[in-house]
Amino acid sequence: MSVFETVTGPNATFQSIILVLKFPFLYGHTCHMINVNLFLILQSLFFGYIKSCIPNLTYLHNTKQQVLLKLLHSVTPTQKEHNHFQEKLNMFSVKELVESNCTSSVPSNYVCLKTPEDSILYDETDNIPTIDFSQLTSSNPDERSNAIHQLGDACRDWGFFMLINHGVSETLREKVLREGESFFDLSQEEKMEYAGEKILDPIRYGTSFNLMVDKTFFWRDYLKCLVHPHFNAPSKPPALRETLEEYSRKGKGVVEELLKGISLSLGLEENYIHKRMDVEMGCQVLVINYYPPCPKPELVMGLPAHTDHGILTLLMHNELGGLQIQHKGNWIPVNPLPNSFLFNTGDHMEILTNGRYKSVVHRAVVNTKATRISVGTAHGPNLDTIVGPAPELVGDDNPAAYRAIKYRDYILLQQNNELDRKTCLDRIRI
Ligand SMILES: O=C(O)CCC(=O)C(=O)O
Repeated sequence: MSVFETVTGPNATFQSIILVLKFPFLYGHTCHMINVNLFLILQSLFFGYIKSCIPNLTYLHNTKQQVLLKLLHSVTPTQKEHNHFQEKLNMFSVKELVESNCTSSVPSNYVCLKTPEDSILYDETDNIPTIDFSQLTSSNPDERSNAIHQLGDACRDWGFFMLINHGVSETLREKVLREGESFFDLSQEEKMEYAGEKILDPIRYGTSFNLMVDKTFFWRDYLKCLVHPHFNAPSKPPALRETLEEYSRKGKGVVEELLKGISLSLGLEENYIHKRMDVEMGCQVLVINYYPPCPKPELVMGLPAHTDHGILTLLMHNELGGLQIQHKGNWIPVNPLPNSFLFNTGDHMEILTNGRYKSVVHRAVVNTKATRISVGTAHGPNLDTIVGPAPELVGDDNPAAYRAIKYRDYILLQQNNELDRKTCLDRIRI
């Protein structure tokens, strides 16, 4: 049966369920089919019974049937959409695409429209702030207070900084990158075991950003794992789980110290953000991005301009650059210091601080030479925490600029919509 063949009745419902099992990412569309079909069956039974009692209802029955059939037809895509979807199914991985395609071209559905401004880069890498973690955690009050001050400036002026002397060993960082990359070397069948459709699935392998909403595909495959409050990771390759668990735990420790410094830099009590966002049970999502080499990198995007939904994102990548951040309207390529971590403030930092610390727009570009791997860990509030601007940071001359929203709902809002260069914050701005 073709994916979009229009069938009705119990047979269609059964086939729809089979489809979901075969192609979990069709879930949304198929659920709709199942719902419509179940509804048709139920209403047929209902009207069948009533009709036998009151013959005059036949007309009403037929009319309703037509409307429902139209509804069903309205989810049947055009031929163009059908072809588009078939392509999605065939190209479920950009790694597979690169490895199976010996040509030097890029499929048209990966070509991103770029404005001239998109291509201009300003080399201000030297100015990206560097924070020394050993000073931030120093027992010397002057040293610590100086580092807190620098951290506050970095969050306010850049929303982005490099962290040195963080205490996470280079050996562990390299292991994460190496073993993370080896996940993508598993067979497509093994990886597809983790191809979840739902945004908050504990482990999710995929490609692009969100296949169900992307109009253009992005040149990346990814593996996302919810690593806190409950740790989840694939069981293959064998060493990956243990490595990611250690890395996530250490990363969380670093973030918790940074959040203390950030709270103090805002004039708040040291544990303010920790308590307010329930970081103890906070949602930590680790994403391994796999960007294979591309024959025409100027035509595609690894990840388009976006902001992160959490409070703070910790990022590192292999030896290949590709991260660019937006600063005062300019795109700046980032070349981190050796052994440093990159950090950026996310949307929930901007919401909580009522805009004092901005969530930074960034993107990832790809190259012709080799595969770029990056590992981002988003640290956010507890999924059920409702976050709005901190009352301490709101006043008559600085009214609340964002509506309070549950973190879970915010993630769904962001991830179920196309990354269209706008920050998701625009959706909750007052
Ligand atoms: O690959 C990178 O450097 C950036 C990744 C990123 O922005 C993300 O995972 O949200």
